[in-house]
Amino acid sequence: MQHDEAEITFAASETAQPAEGNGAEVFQQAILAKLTYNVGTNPAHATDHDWFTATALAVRDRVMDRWMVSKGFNQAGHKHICYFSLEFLIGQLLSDTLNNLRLTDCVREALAGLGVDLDRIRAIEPDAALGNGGLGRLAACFMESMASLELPAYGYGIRYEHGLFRQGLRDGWQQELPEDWLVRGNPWEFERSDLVYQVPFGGSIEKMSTSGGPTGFVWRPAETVQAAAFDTPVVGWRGRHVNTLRLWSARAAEPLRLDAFNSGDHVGALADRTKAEAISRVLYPGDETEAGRELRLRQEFFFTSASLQDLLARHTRLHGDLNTLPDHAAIQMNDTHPALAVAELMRLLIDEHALAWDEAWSITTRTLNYTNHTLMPEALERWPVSLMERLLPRHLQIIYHINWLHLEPLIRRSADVELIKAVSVIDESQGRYVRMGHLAFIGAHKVNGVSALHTGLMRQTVFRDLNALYPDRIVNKTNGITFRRWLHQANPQLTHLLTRELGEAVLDDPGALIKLERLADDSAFQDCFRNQRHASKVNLAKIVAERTGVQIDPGALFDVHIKRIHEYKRQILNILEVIALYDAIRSEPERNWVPRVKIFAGKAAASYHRAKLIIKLANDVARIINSDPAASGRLKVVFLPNYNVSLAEVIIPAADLSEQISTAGMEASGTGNMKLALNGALTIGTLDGANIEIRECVGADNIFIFGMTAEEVETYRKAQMHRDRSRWSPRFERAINLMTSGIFSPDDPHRFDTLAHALSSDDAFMVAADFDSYWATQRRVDELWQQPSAWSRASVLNTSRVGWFSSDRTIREYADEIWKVPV
Ligand code: TH1
Repeated sequence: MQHDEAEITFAASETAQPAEGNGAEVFQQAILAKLTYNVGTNPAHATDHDWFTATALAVRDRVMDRWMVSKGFNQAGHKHICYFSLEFLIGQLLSDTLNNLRLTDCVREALAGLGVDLDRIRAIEPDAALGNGGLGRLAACFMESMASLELPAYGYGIRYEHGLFRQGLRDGWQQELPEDWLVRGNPWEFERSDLVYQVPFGGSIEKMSTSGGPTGFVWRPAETVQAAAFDTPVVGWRGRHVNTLRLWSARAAEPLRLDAFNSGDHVGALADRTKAEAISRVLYPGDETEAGRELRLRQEFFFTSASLQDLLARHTRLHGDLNTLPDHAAIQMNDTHPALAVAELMRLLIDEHALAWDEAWSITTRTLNYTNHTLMPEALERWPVSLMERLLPRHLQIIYHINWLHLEPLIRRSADVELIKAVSVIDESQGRYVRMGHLAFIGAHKVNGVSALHTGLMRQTVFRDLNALYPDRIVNKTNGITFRRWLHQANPQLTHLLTRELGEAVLDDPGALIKLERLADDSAFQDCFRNQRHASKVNLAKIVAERTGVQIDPGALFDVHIKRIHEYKRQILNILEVIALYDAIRSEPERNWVPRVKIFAGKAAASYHRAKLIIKLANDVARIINSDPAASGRLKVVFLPNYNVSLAEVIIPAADLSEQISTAGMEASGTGNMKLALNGALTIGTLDGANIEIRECVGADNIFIFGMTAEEVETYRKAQMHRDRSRWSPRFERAINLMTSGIFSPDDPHRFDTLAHALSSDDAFMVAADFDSYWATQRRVDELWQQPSAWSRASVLNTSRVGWFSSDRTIREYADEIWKVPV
């Protein structure tokens, strides 16, 4: 949405301006002023961290006027988006902000004049790791795209004091270390001390009026927690628009019990505060399976309630009538974590704002939308009715009524009991649970999946019956990534080459990448392309050496598997192929093997023992192979610890091969696959998630597809073939035997028996079934690598043909079809 200055109510000129101009000298003065007056030091004593803070503050000043203007615009009656997400995996902000403001060179020069290196100080910034993986990173990409498209938007989430744990490796085992990104202060955020909401919990409900129905009750909560707002500006491309990410921090509502404190009960006086504040203490390190229990539910309600209260307060202030809410706001629920919004918005409208049920339901269902990110049964959120009753009694009552109104027409027409059970919000098959996916579905205007395959599977499986009742509700919105971070900023070498060949316009329009196609066969261009990639590989090799002590050759094929460690993502398939390859190299040392470096990175949920054992396996295999002269110059294996956004930014530009090898039907979309293809890596992958759409874009000749399709996986499973060991190929059998032989774990030969046992008794992720096809496809990769020009051609075509995966495209689709806002 383009907006001109004239319609802006809060004009920039009314606000204080920072020093005029953006020249390096002006910046130098600004940074020095911040160093003195905000950080409280001087150049002679400043540490790198002091310089980082001073620079960030000086850069932040350049955002403020635009932020104020954008806020005025956002509140001038335009419909705005509220993106509700328990996770925002942001990473560092300095480079992003500088890049979007086009100030990188200017600030580099300013700092150089002060004897400070920009690259050194930007490395100091801690990652804002307020997310586990793809879901949280998607939220961060969407925030950036919405700002870049000048779409009025707020992100709402939790200001965790501790983000995702830092991963250490001790003797190859994952260690979870606390993460404390806030200890040295956060220069980007603003605490809004006047913006505090009360979030109630527990207690009981009382009937107030004699009229029947769900209204006329009051909730008498036992406890209240305060939600305090912290705002971070989200700067769009070229700084044209700045949105707000509003994160809530939990505080005790009760004042400190001074009487108890003074009478010596120091711990007791603080106990309630500690409990309340625990809500925003840590991010749950649960990627899909590992949900915490009561605290997790408290987190979900806490941020959902505070965000809705904030939204209603804003709407009431600006527009008065709550019936017009859907005309001015669209809420996107990122997975079911904010699904309590369905019940909480109803509660606020009927209990606090005295609306009638039907009126409130119409507002609710026209405002809310829901994105589903997984169909894995263990990841579908359900809360025990008993817990909900204790923590949120009024919400449970509202949910029951929603469910009644939803089921009643079916009961009236004597629908099949099985159908009623299947679509009920309450799951009564074993104990009683609230199905959050069902609640979100029923309360939403639109429900979307995140890739074509995933959306199709939503319609056929988990939401089949709900889809039949509400046939137009499910839509597809294939994920995307922001090119500003994942190309321009992470890969300046490639970006430089692209702007040289295609002009600056390619920075504004990802569609312009397609013009690169004509250079795919141009050998001079291929040389430039390879040189640029080589520089990124040298850079990664240096980091690998620093962090793992392993020397890798930048001339080798860099084969990269980076993502959360999970059985369905099948890191073990890759490791078993490594073992088989090592075995083959040892038996035929004289063969002309393609030199490869296998690079793994990723975290396992702390309580996911099998995933942690897979990390240990990768490290054990790496240790043996890397020290074997027979493998030298042919095969190296590295596990880079503490995978995060910043590390991804270094690995991705250096990757030749992108491993996207999940069991078909299990990875809803993937987004790392897009980042790697954009940066010129070829994909080896299954027909899963967005891999399918990547193949459509890059062409089947420029991607390595292997393995069973989602449909074949289903058939295979139904026939129980995944339990049949006699189907194992000799090569697979041999790899398993080597894994359990103790050659990789001489200190504990049986260490990996449980992994082998799992694969032989119930190979739920179809590792054995896909192994041979994977092996054969890896050998096709070897062949192509031996033809450098053909490889480079495919690589260039990948970069040029994946413009469609820009999150700008995804956001335009949401705006068009779900939010109904102009872009
Ligand atoms: C991921 C999906 O696994 C991935 O395929 C997808 O690209 C990404 O979301 C973005 O759409 C998910 N992450 C989580 C995290 C939690 C629960 C469910 C999912 S699905 C905590």
